[in-house]
Amino acid sequence: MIQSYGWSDALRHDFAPFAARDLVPGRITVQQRGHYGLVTDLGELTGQISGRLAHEAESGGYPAVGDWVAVAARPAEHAATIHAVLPRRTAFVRRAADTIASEQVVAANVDVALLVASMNADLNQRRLERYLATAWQSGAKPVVVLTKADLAAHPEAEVAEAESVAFGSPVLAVSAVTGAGMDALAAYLKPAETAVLVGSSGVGKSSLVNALAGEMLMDTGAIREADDHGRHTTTHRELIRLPSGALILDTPGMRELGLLDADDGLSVTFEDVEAIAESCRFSDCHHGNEPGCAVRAALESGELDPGRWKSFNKLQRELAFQARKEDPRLREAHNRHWVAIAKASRAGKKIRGKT
Ligand SMILES: Nc1nc2c(ncn2[C@@H]2O[C@H](COP(=O)(O)OP(=O)(O)OP(=O)(O)O)[C@@H](O)[C@H]2O)c(=O)[nH]1
Ligand SMILES: [Mg+2]
Ligand SMILES: [Zn+2]
Repeated sequence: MIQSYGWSDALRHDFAPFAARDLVPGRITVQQRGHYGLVTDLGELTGQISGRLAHEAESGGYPAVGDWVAVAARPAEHAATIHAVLPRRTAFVRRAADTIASEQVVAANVDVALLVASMNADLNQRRLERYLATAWQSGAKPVVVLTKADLAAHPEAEVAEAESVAFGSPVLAVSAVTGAGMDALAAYLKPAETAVLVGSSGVGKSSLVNALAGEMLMDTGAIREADDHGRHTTTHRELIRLPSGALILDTPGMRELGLLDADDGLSVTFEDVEAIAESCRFSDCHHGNEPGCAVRAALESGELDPGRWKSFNKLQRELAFQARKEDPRLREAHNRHWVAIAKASRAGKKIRGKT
């Protein structure tokens, strides 16, 4: 049973200390208000986390859908107590844009991140960039999926638009209604591998699951006619095993993803911007009034799109914020800087410098 959910020799190795405690391995398939759905070799069980794990989770976070866990099973009751979470291979993480503490693992141990956008609305390249950066940082391979190709007058144009920010990640045009492009999508979903669907509400994530499964496993909901927004039909995350043997995780629609130390993800998605910045005359160029600034030149010549430059900066500010959060010394330096600015402004002076 767990074999078909991706159980491997590497996991068996990680699990050894728990096997010695008479615990059994399971994978979380559903998460709903404190209850977890699990697959184990003893069948499907409903899990709750142990008191000790709940205590640890307050700082380290709760188990997420896709996690492999060690459980004490009570198969007669179809129940289990979750005692530990095995190390994650990959984690697709979301951070609320304006809060400090809340980091949420959307999906654990995913191989492929399907970044879903709909062709019935204008493609938001900035949002796609953010999704791509988050996907690169998660360790999963991103695939951009443009849905509702049946509604687009020029699907090729939309694919080209997405490709221009996707940096070599595949971009697929699909329709759950006509079936167009569904074979190409299915080719990215391998048996015992896990894919996660992420994207705004109403873009057709659950419809893709149903089309791939060949049956109505997930509820789908009509979008609002007034503004094309979805109605948040899917309300929980669920890992589903497709007839092909591939695993796919459906999620509720979300507007934005935050970033978590995405340095790696960032440079992959913004290779072109970084390449331009590297050719500035001064290596510590702030791209302001410095002579020989390649960024300013590229913006003036149109080589660099101003929107793209803006979102690069926004991401960098978020990363700096994250870094300060994690490194007390950086945080102190930052605070000292602001204290100095506050003092200087009270004294009617100006102070130069960057945080
Ligand atoms: N024309 C067309 N409509 C589609 C297609 N895929 C989905 N839809 C419609 O789009 C609407 C939203 O689809 P869902 O699958 O519920 O969207 P979702 O992304 O799961 O939305 P949330 O669960 O709210 O996050 C439904 O009315 C679907 O019938 C498609 O390929 N073509
Ligand atoms: Mg849905
Ligand atoms: Zn510069």
